[in-house]
Amino acid sequence: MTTRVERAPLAVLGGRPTFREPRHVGAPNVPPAGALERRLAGALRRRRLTNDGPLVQEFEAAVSRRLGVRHCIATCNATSGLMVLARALELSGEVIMPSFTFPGTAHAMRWLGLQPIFCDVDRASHTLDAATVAEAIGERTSAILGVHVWGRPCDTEALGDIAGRHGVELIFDAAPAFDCGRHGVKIGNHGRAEVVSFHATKVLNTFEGGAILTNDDELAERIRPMITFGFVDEDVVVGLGINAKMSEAAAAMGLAQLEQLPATIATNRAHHTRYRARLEELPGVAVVDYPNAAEANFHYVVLEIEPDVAPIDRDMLKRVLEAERVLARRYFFPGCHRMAPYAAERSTAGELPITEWLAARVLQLPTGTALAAEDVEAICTLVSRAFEDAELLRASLS
Ligand code: T4K
Repeated sequence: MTTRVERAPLAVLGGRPTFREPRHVGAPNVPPAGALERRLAGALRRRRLTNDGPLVQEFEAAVSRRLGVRHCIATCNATSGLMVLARALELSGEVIMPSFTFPGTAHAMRWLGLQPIFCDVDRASHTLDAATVAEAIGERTSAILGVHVWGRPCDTEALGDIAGRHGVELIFDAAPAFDCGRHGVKIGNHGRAEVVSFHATKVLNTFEGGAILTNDDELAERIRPMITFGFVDEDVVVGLGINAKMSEAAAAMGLAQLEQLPATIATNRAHHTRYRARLEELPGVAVVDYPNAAEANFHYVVLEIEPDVAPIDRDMLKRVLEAERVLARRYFFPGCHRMAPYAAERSTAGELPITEWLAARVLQLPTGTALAAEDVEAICTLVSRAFEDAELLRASLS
């Protein structure tokens, strides 16, 4: 006779949560003790806190070197960077972009009075589908704005061809793609310019921050004064500018984190490998891969959950995990085209079937240096448990 060992129920069914403290998607990576403090002490001693201070200059130079890009203009965040870039390029009318992105991409353009036109994404890469972009280009199009979703680069060559043929600008929202690359060329070197984010939730953070990256000397020269009210000298303003500067404290954080970036990426990669090994065995689950490991930052663990195959759907799994204090996210649900103000506008270039498909299926799981390997194992065990208890969950929660 076999004895059945009773397992504690999942938290969503009344059991005790697995984690005492929440496990977040986007928990910040932090520098080793002292690395930030030492630099901050220098800034305080110098009493130089912002406005193109020495730490910002050092950070910009270090980023330029690392990415092999001629110009890095550090900003207070990526959204402002995108706005300044659009202004510097004198964009007008419509800007083609994916709907499957963070609303910041679209808002940055709309805030300037430009009209986002949302195109569909490619099923495999989750980035702009060049064929739908080609169809959406019209007389009012001034730019294509690709987004390197999950740090996986867009098809920069195909988009470059289309932009060239139609005489429109090609720029990239590279917010999640710091230190990633495509075919041996690092992010920062594609299109006319690219904008990365150094937000707290990114692979490298400056608390809040971003940077405009370009190899175009003339464009960089135009952008520099634009992030600081148009000033080129004490009382010389050469044009319309805004305040989009990075502070010394932010640059100190960035410098402190650059030192450990390879270790951070190695941790991300180990977590990703562990998640894949455990979760891809489950029916209806695919873990988004980074085909060229040497050019990825592995900063996102993204599941695609096929509702017709998996025993529970994405939203039920999210609920199960939340009860265990694993705060999975469903970026970029429901897609910008279904958010205000765009839902009420004619902002899509036709149907967006892949965007809708992805928005109903993707789920991001925690990763990064805040997470231990045992945490990853425990999260995988929870997902497996949820699949095993699917019938009970459906009966209790539907
Ligand atoms: N383009 C793209 C493609 C982007 O992904 C983003 C930003 C942008 C443009 C704009 O870049 P920035 O202008 O921000 O530089 C978060 C981030 O706030 C946002 O920067 C990021 N994308 C996006 C993907 O994620 P929310 O609205 O989900 O933030 P929130 O507050 O819900 O935080 C996410 C999770 O991270 C939470 O579960 C808690 C955790 N967290 C967050 C912060 C700030 C922490 O554990 N500690 C923290 O300090 O957008």
